[in-house]
Amino acid sequence: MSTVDTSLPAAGGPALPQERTAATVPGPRSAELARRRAAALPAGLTSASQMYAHAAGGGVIVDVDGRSHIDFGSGIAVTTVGNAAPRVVERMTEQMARFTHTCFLATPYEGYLEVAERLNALAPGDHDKRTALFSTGAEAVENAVKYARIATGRSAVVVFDHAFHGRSQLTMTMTAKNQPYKEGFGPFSPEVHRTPMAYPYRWPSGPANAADEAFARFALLVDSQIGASNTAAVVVEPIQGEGGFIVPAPGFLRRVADFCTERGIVFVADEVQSGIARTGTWFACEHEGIVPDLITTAKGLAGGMPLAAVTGRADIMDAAHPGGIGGTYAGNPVACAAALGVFETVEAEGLLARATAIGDVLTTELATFDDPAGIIGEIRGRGAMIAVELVAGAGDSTPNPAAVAEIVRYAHARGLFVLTAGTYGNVLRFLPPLSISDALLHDGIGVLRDAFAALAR
Ligand code: PLZ
Repeated sequence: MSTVDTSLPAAGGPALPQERTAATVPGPRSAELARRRAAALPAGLTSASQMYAHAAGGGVIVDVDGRSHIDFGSGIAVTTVGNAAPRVVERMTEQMARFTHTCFLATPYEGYLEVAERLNALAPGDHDKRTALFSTGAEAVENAVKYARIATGRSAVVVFDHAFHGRSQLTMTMTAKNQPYKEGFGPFSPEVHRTPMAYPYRWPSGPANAADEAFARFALLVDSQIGASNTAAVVVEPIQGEGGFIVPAPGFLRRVADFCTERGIVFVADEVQSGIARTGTWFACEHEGIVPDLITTAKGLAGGMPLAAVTGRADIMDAAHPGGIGGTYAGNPVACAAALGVFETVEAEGLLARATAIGDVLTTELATFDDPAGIIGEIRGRGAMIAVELVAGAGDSTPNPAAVAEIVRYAHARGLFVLTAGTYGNVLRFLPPLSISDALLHDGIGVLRDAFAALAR
């Protein structure tokens, strides 16, 4: 506890001054930590930002040099209700004072049940549901596949182009992008098959054909190549996150889900990034009227604590034998307390509507940006999950990762933290915490507007 600068705020959360201080990053203290890092951490572990965090909350991250940055990343879609959100902190504090861990496999506790009950009630569909808790998104996805395999007695798993499902051996295999996720880390897991995503903006024969043609390719893969009788699960992100906030062509997900139902294939919606209020609904699949067999959640579920879930049909979830599923930390009590604080915050603060409103502001304002060269290929997403795909110019959709890198550099240097995404690294993605003020949201968008203007000069 020796190195915390006592001149900086002692606590985070919404009480932090909600301001942006534009100053060069990294400041001296962050630069000093970067030097220590180089000697202590492996080279391949990277960070998107050069600042080191001191406190965060509302819509800002305050760095160790006392500079305040607008947060358009939420720790990659995690602090949806805000960083150090009061109800989350309060419930965690109460839980931590009583016990921090017993292991649910050893001595169970009520908080786990409450989180499961809430997710069962919130997830789409009026069928009987069960929830099992884990610690990370990858772990939830991996366990969803285990449930699907044991319930169907089949082994094949179907995933899509541009997918991200995690970094464990199985979920890395399910992830589409080679660099940086897979290169050199093979061999990969067997029985993972990939098919095109109905990605309207880049569909070869045009967006209007994306749903039909992508579905035909998918159906061909399952029925003619793998065999439905060998297919345990289809796993899909209702909005692809790391892939660049790709919203599948309307109707595509429904057709895939219906196809799965007809063939007894478990349809898994990976809502690790899109779930828990992010898109203006509890789950992004609600926008398409889909009722998945299983849903994976993590990230936004527990306000920054490592908690993940598989929620779904009781008959599938009950198929695993006693002791077949678990983990030492899975459903940790402090993380469960945090999740209950998240549910409470979303409801008390009307955050579903807030996510929709933030998305409306972002899409409306982005559409007014001056873009003489036509590098804005597409603005897309839902709720507070909005992205801009940058291309070479009007009439040339060649990915433009250089422009993305330039805008990120510009924004970071002026106190706006933004993240990138996309198979080609050419997508800017915006994931503000829903606790951000309108003033900061507009200020952040203003920085982006200036960044695009600077690029055009
Ligand atoms: N499924 C849809 O978005 C995690 C990855 C960050 P974990 N996305 C952020 C990185 O580069 O590792 C993610 C996701 C979807 C699964 C995961 C995996 O979640 O909690 O990171 O394991």
